[in-house]
Amino acid sequence: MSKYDSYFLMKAPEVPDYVQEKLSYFDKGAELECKEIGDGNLNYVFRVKDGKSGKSIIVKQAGEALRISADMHISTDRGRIEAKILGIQEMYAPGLVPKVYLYDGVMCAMIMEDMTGHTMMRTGLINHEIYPLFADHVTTFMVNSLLRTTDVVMGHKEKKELVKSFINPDLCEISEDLVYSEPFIDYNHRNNVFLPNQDFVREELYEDQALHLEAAKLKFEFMNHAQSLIHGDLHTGSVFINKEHTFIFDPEFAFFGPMGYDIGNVIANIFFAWCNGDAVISDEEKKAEFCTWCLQTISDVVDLFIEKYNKVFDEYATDRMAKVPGFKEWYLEQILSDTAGVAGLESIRRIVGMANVIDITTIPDEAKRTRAERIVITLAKKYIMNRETFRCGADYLTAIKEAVGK
Ligand code: SR1
Ligand code: MG
Repeated sequence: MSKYDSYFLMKAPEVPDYVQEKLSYFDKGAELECKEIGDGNLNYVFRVKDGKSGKSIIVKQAGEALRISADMHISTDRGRIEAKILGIQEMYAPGLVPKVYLYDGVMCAMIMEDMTGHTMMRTGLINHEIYPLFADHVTTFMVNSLLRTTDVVMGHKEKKELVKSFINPDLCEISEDLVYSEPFIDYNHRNNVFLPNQDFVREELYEDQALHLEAAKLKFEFMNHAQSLIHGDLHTGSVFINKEHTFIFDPEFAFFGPMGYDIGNVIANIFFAWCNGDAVISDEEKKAEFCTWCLQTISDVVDLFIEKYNKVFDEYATDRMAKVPGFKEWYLEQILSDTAGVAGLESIRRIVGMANVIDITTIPDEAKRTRAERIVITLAKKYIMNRETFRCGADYLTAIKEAVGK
């Protein structure tokens, strides 16, 4: 009998004993300390460190109620999904995800590699750090983990088995509501609209029927297009990074969905960093350097994705009909349209929805924040309404320039 034979939510002082019971990672005489370090919306994240050897490990436990809202309850099965997908992603994109040492289905806890020497990317970006290799790393991660889990590459029966084991209804429902529905509904109690933008949001989002129709089409694409095993929440809070290396983690929203969902999330979230830099950095040279890097990164993410997509497709495609001339290009076009559509939806929901981002909410000057939000919404609408025209990095840069108006 063990204390851990039935589920309970751990407190930091209990976690070292849990780790010692579950795993031979630390020495018997280790002097373990533990801190809760999570700042996400859903789970509890503990760092356990041995004061003697300096070794450390992460324990992530799923609670039954969400941290962001005590009345939202979702299945703790998300931990199983996360542990399983990290193993698959490690196979296709080695070195770009943290190692999982153990998943405990009873305690709904995962023990994993501590990404020491890395910073959460959103935190780094708020401090206006530049990460020159990010676009290269994230596109390697996306192309390999996404394209290689499609029917183009993977055996169809193997893929269907995986589709089954990644059915993730509770977390998909969060995205269906928070990303694809609520930002367009006036008087939705969970929306967070910045007061000076109330009228702008009503006119531009709540009253725009043509926009609602496109959002509805994209919603049904998200729910019904089991294209590939997507991360499902690839914003800059799901990245730990330094100048040389990138870890992508926190894939608990994973399921088989349209791969443009991940790419669009990356693009939208890098633009939030641009908005913060544009509004907050006072030194003009530093501002130009940071903002130029953000724009270059958005453009590179699209162009490197396309370049690597073509290579991985040529090397790994197995389906006979996928090799028919013209199919590769046709398949890519749909991915790129989805990417632009999702970049727009993620942009909008982080401005007006339940889960805002600190890149925007910490802009202290009211007029600058108001302007930043309007730029994001204007740009997002272009992405959604004209998504078939976003075909390369330069298309994004043109649209951004228009939305910024300079
Ligand atoms: C209720 S959870 C809010 C958001 O946090 C997660 O990271 C996802 O982005 C989700 O939409
Ligand atoms: Mg998360």
